[in-house]
Amino acid sequence: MSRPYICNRCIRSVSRQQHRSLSTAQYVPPHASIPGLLTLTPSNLNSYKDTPPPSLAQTSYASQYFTSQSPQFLFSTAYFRSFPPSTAPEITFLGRSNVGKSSLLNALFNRPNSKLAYVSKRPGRTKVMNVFGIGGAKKGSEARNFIGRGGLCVVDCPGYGFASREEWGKEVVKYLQGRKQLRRAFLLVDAEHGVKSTDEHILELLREAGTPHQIILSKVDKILYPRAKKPTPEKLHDNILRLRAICEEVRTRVQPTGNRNSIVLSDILCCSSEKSVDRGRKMGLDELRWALLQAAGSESTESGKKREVDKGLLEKTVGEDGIYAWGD
Ligand SMILES: Nc1nc2c(ncn2[C@@H]2O[C@H](COP(=O)(O)OP(=O)(O)OP(=O)(O)O)[C@@H](O)[C@H]2O)c(=O)[nH]1
Ligand SMILES: [Mg+2]
Repeated sequence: MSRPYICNRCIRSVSRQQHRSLSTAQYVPPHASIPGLLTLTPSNLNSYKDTPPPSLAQTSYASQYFTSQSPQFLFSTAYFRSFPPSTAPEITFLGRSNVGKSSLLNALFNRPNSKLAYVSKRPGRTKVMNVFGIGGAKKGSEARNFIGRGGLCVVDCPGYGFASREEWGKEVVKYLQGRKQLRRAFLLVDAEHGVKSTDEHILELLREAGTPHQIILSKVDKILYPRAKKPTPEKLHDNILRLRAICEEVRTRVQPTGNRNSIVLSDILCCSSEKSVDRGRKMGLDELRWALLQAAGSESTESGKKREVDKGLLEKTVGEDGIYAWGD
């Protein structure tokens, strides 16, 4: 019986016979076509189709933005009509109940212990829309709950599906259809369970409303690090390939169906709110932070410097009185 041979380029065992039968020039190790796959980087963790992966300078800028400023809880409301006028761009997290929306929001703001948003093992924990702001804060107590220019708001929504309620959904739908400040809805899909029919329904709704949206695969640690023990490089490689296959499968399910209004960004972000990679950084979080800044128009330049505010764009989006339109 031929003994296995560990190729030190691809760190995978191949049979000695198979290895000998190929000359060095011909031999393409199974992993060589995917350089650097054994370390998690923005480009091999996430699946970018429409935009280039952010550079290190850009993710560092995004990380700094979300971790060096204090997030503020602004308000909770069950009703779309209670959303106040605001000049700040908004981003929302949507998805089935228990998919990890509130956990992701805590991880986004780097608040794993002093939790901003309530998290629970039981589905249906978030019952109202909870709004948090960061950046653009003015000094002084009067302006405490005010998010000014350069800041953004994140809206954590109740989930749909199991243990959810119809009335919660109605108000979220009104928000998705009517809120002028909403720049992008991030739809979370559990990496283990994939796209469900309820997700397809929401995608259809977002397309019809012309609401920009993007998919986040949540809980990717369950695919990449399924056991408590760190996987071997070989296993991690296979798990990354599995994650890529999941991304492709998900992408085919979220493609627009020829609707001219559809605004789907087909880059898929892969995140974990639980599992950290190097130096305590949660998987995919800096890329998510970057995507939020891009959606809000507050991203840095390519070299990681703060971008000058585009006054023309502001005039177009903010309106004459400097305040966005109220709700609908
Ligand atoms: N393994 C793993 N578990 C996670 C992750 N994110 C969240 N969870 C767990 O999933 C469960 C649900 O998390 P939540 O953040 O409350 O989910 P949600 O989407 O806000 O749920 P609702 O508010 O009920 O709609 C909790 O037990 C979390 O600890 C993750 O990235 N990886
Ligand atoms: Mg929640």
